Amino acid sequence: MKKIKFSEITPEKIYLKRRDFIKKLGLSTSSLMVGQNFLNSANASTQNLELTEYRYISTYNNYYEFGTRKSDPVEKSQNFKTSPWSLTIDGEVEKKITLTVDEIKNSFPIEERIYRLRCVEGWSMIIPWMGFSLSKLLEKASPNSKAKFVEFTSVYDPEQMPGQRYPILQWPYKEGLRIDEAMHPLTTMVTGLYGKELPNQNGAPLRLIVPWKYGFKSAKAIVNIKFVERMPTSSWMRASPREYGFYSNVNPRVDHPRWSQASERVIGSGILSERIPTAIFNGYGEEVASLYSGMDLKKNF
Ligand SMILES: Nc1nc2c(c(=O)[nH]1)N[C@H]1C(S)=C(S)[C@@H](COP(=O)(O)O)O[C@H]1N2
Ligand SMILES: [Mo]
Repeated sequence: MKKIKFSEITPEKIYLKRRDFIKKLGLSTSSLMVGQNFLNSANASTQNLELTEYRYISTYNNYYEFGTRKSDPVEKSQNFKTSPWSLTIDGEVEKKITLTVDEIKNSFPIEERIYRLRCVEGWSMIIPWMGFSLSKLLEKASPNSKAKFVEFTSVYDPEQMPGQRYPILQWPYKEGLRIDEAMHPLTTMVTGLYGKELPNQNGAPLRLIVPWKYGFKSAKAIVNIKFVERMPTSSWMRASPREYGFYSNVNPRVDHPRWSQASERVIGSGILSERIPTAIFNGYGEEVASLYSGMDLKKNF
């Protein structure tokens, strides 16, 4: 048998071994897996696809606070301080709350959720995220009847984030969701990936994943969540309203003004990276299409 060098034991090998081990013991993996059935079926739509290797997930990143090159986040975020860290939920709420990351992690069971991340640039990865439904956290603040939208704000710290010293985007990075989108069980507060802590370059200590939307809707390093009455203006809408709309649902029939959205490159799938057709709502249409019934998705891009 070939000896495996320690350096060859990658996080995904450890992770797959552990899964195998759990299976051999005849234990249920349900503590790792999502609870509701339809979430499982959302996982099923991606489960026959290979997970993207950890080395790609953790080195090919978009995180403009650390620079605009794909390699900037991993190279420049390693000393970024993610502790102490707290998140405030305020705005149109009955009770404003501030929680530390540890309080958040200890309040909810952390589940594994395998979702495809589809970047608006035309590439995708299949990532085993660790997290829980954002709705669980939002409910704690009891939004009032004026709350119609949710605004997410990433951290502002130009001393630690070299990209924030340049007007690449409006800082801090802001994103937004309609309240029903934010409350949807697929919308995930992410605390880790591949069964480990979230790497800084992937948005530690807390980042969002909205699986049916383009990757930029999933803000990293979140410090504030605000319930608001009016549709928030995200950093990307402000930068280029013609190109980036509020909804930004993955849609192969609605092209970006400068390129087609009909297909995507699967990162890490061989030297040439296989191109596959892009699915409406990133493959999660069964779960989320009803949120948009009667809406013109070309106008509401
Ligand atoms: N704060 C912040 N969040 C961000 C970004 C960013 O530049 N700043 N980039 C977005 C984009 S364009 C994508 S595709 C995803 C990339 O996430 P990943 O690096 O974990 O794959 O993060 C999103 N979240
Ligand atoms: Mo992206």
